[in-house]
Amino acid sequence: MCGIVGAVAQRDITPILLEGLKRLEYRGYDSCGVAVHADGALKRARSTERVAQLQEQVAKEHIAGFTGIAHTRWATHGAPATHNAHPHFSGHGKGSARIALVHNGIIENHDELRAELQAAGYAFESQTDTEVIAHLVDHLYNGDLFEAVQQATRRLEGAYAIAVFCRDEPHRVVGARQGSPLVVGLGKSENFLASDALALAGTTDQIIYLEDGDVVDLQLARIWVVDHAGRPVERPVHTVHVHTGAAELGPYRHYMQKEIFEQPRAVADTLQDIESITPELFGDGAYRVFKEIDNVLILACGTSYYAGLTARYWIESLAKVPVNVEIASEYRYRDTVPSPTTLVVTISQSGETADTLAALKHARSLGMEHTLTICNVATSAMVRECKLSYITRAGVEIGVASTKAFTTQLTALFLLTLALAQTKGVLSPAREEEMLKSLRHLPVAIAAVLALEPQIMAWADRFASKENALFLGRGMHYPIALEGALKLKEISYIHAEAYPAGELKHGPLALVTDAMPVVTIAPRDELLEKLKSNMQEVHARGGELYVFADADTKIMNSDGIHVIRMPENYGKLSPILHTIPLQLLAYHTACARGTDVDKPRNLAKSVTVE
Ligand code: HGA
Repeated sequence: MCGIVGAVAQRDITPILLEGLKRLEYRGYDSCGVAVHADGALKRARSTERVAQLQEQVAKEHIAGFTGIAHTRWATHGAPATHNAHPHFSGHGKGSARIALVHNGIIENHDELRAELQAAGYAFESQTDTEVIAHLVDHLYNGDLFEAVQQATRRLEGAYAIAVFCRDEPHRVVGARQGSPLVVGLGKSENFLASDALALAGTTDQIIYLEDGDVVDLQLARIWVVDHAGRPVERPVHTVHVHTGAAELGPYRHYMQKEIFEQPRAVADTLQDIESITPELFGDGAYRVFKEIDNVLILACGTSYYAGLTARYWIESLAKVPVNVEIASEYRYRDTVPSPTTLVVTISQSGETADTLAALKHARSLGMEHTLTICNVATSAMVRECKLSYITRAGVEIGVASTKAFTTQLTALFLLTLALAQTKGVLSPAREEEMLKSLRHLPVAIAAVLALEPQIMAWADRFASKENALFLGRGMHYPIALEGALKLKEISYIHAEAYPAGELKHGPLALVTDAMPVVTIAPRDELLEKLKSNMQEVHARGGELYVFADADTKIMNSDGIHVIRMPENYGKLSPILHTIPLQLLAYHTACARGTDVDKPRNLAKSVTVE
């Protein structure tokens, strides 16, 4: 999603700004831009193409300067067009631009502010909510940018991270955040701002995480932070080592394919040679928290939400603790009945998902203080906001459609299930050992499923010409059906829906014709015979069944029933194994349709706006 980089230095900072944007590129964006202070004026370049094209433009137009800001935009207000790309300028009545500003987030009272600023004589060049902030800062500017930004932010409603500089104060960049991440990078007689420390990797590893309400004044030799009330505050400096090794594609065609094939390694790394289950895997004090809680509330969005739905089956069945799973963007606005004995679990790949962060804060505001996150980024806001955490070790995920992040989340959630079951005294040592053994074997089991790729490619060729698909699963495989349908939608743009198979006859069966592929997850479990009956209901109506069946299910290939056999039955961990073929099916179908697999249209990687 949107990315911000800013710098104040005594050298040309355009290479640092552009390199920072490149590091954030994988998150998805639709336009980008950079502005610098040069020869007493503001200069900018903006593009609706990639950062590489912006870089060419910058070189061609000789844009260089010691102070500047840059941005990748994922449009929320106003089309993805050059005139809406950031940085936005303002300079009412002065003949030339005075203020340059970039913004991540959404300003909810932008209409009201726009009307006010138009009345004050400002002409708007874009449809963005961001431009109102630029004009507002200019309007309030009285020779001190830091002061003007503090005043301006008091008028803003919604979420923002901003970086601003001013023509009249050449060695100063001011930043502010509320609800969207922003960090300061400290250098020697130079300082930086970014929406993520990753953008500054290679430039500085000395990072300050700003807090909501903070406004920061960046100058060459000092930084100064005030909180929402304007009080000076000290924020701790962290040494952050971000892995910057360029992700090589190797023999793969896309990052998504590479990431699917990395899953044995990602799951093994996430398991970290764990020798025994202990609550402390989730942080100090976890035992006391797990002892105290009597229910679990899981908050997440998208794929992470489906990981949460799967965990509900595990936790209720193995740990005997009741679980609610809520879509974060719904939970935060819903009247709920809070309980102080709830364990609030958030799941997010990036740890910066705006809706999940807001839902977490909402839960805490209701008095729920037992918080735990499953997250792939140790330095993220989510990890900092939660008391307990488990860091998945998927590594950087570049494909927008999540794959290895999902299976590592499931791995971590299974560990959580076992730790809860142990604390609650419902996990015998023998059962614990058996489960641990299965977990340790998981990377090998995933590798065996990956070997099914050629068979799945043959199916994908048939799927490529379809416009609709149904996915069926039962029990703990129903969330996996949801995830399979989501993957297919996201990257192939085929309309796909998932249903618990028993629900088919209550409506969706009306959609079934011979043009409708019905993907079915058929593990050998206690629901298998019921599932077979549901499959017959589809078959009887001419639907084409594509079944991923465990070896001993006795589901055979026949007219209208296509079967790919899974290498082994995997008991409680079966949802993880059954995820893999669905990822491959979505991936190869998208390839056959020629879509932009790693950067599907309209989507972004870490969703940092509401
Ligand atoms: N609302 C602004 C910024 C959007 C954003 O933060 N996207 O991730 C705009 O539409 O330009």
